[in-house]
Amino acid sequence: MSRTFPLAALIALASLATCGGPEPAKKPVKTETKKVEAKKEDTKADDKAPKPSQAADAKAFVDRVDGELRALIVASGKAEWDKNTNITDATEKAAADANEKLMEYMAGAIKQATTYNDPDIDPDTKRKLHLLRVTASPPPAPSDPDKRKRLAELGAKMEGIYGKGKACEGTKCKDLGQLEDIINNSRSYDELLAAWTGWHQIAVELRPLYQEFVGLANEGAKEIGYKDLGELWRASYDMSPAEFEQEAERLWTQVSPLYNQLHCYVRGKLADKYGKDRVPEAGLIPAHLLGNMWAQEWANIYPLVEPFPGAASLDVTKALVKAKYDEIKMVKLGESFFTSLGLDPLPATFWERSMFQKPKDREVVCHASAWDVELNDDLRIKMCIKINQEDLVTIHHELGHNYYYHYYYTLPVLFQAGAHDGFHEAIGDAIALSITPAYLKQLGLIKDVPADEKGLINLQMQDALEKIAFLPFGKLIDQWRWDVFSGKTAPEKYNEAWWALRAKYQGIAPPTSRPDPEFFDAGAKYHIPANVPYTRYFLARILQFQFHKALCAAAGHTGPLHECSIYGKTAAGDKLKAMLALGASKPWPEALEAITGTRQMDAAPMIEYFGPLLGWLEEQNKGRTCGW
Ligand code: X8Z
Ligand code: ZN
Repeated sequence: MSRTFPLAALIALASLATCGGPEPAKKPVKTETKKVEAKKEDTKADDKAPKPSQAADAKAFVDRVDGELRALIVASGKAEWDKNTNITDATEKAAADANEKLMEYMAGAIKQATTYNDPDIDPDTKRKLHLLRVTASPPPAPSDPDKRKRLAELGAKMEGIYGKGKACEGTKCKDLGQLEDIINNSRSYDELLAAWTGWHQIAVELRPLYQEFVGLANEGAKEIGYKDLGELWRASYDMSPAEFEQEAERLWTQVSPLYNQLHCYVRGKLADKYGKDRVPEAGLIPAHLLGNMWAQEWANIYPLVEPFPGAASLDVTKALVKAKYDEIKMVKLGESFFTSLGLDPLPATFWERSMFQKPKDREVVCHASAWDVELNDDLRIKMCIKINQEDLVTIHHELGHNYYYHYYYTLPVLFQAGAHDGFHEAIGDAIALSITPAYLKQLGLIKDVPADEKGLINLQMQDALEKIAFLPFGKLIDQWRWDVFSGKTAPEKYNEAWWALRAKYQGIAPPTSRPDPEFFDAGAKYHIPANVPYTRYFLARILQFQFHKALCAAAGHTGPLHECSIYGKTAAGDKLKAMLALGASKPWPEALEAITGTRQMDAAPMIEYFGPLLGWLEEQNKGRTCGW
């Protein structure tokens, strides 16, 4: 799979907090955009005279912004949809133009927002002002019009280069989907190496563009009071950027023992397959052997690491192919899960406007995404669906975004976002955790539910390769970007820093030497050229188990967490709907409390879910040297 975050979701203006973010600028900043000029405060008034309340002005300001922003977001969403589903010079230019206008408006609005700091301002208005100031998408633009134009151009161009990327030998070219077919399924070391190197080559031309992009976006971030773009990204979690950094670290400390056990076991199995000279004991795993172009999820190497060969396992891909599923039928299956919970059917326009297949006649961005282009329940997905288990899960993931849009589209635009961005990413995944063997049997996709301990461990291994393997990857992408944005990592060290983090967190290494400045391997991952923050996926991997546990409790489930499916349980659906409908209107701990009863992100439910596998892994790894 691949995928992205649609502009629509991206436009999901980040959530905010009353305490996060830098101090407001001391003086009102003159806005360039006439539309957002608020009534000037009487700054010449005697300091000792009581200041007139800003409450009414502030409210009028956010109300006006809401309408004006909506029009600009819709214009940009339309242009982005056109570009994403048909990459040409013209669509790239149109998208860049629309985003430039949106960025110009946002810059003015954010500066104006910082001038309202009266404690009398009502809570909703305060929250909107805060949300404006922590918006990550579009990136903050410098006020110099030439620089802003260039920033918008770079954004469109980088995503276009990634979308059109191909590895060619002579005149024979392979696109990402074809290269992924090799990486996901081949067991030939050299074939895997060729596909891996081929894809990573597409990023080489992105390096200078990315460097320029970083400079301009940082300039924009500084103008609105942040040290750099990374600090702005970290400001959108209802706590200070420094607190958020610690929070992500705390969660990583909670889950890293799970990852270390999985890594140890998988490394041993890969050494059996490819030899200890290629997969060294106590060393790093070569990144091209893990069944995924970015080594982020490893479910495709399940046959190499199956705990109990011959015992029950789940081959959903085979079942889907056998039952002659096509793209639409896969999406209908996803929708039917949501409607079984009592959520609404997708609108008719979803089926007319979505892109489910890779078109043969034009270039598109295949990375999956979910949209509400017109912000009026104009739901769509864009995906180059393959008939396999991975894409079935991705379809649920995307529909999770769509259902969030559906339940909050009547809110003011500034509240049309997840409680935080990790919530948005976790909804569909939480639902997909209910795709249990019992549920698949109910659908007639499999005949038997694995009933014994061996079958359970096999199943949990499949899940762990998807969920646990991802955790360090989810964490390190932004670790790299935060350092790039802050200047801690100089442009001459982009690749060195990238592989240092890949080694530190994931315990993996590039298959061949990848020196700077020749290579730019971070750029071969969609979210870097598309500038989509990534910590959201790390948070989502953990949150989805919290949601799952809470929804299972609402559904009356009493057995082990890994056996729960909420299919058909409207009590769970009611809880979910209530949280979705909040959008970003409240700080995220409130939304979390509404669904789970706790205000803290916590990996305990994930650890509980994988309890049986964890015990088994620890046994298996007893004779091995773990770590790297
Ligand atoms: O990008 C995505 C989604 C779209 S928001 C398909 N994901 C990340 C990725 O592909 O790298 C979902 C899992 C992580
Ligand atoms: Zn997503």
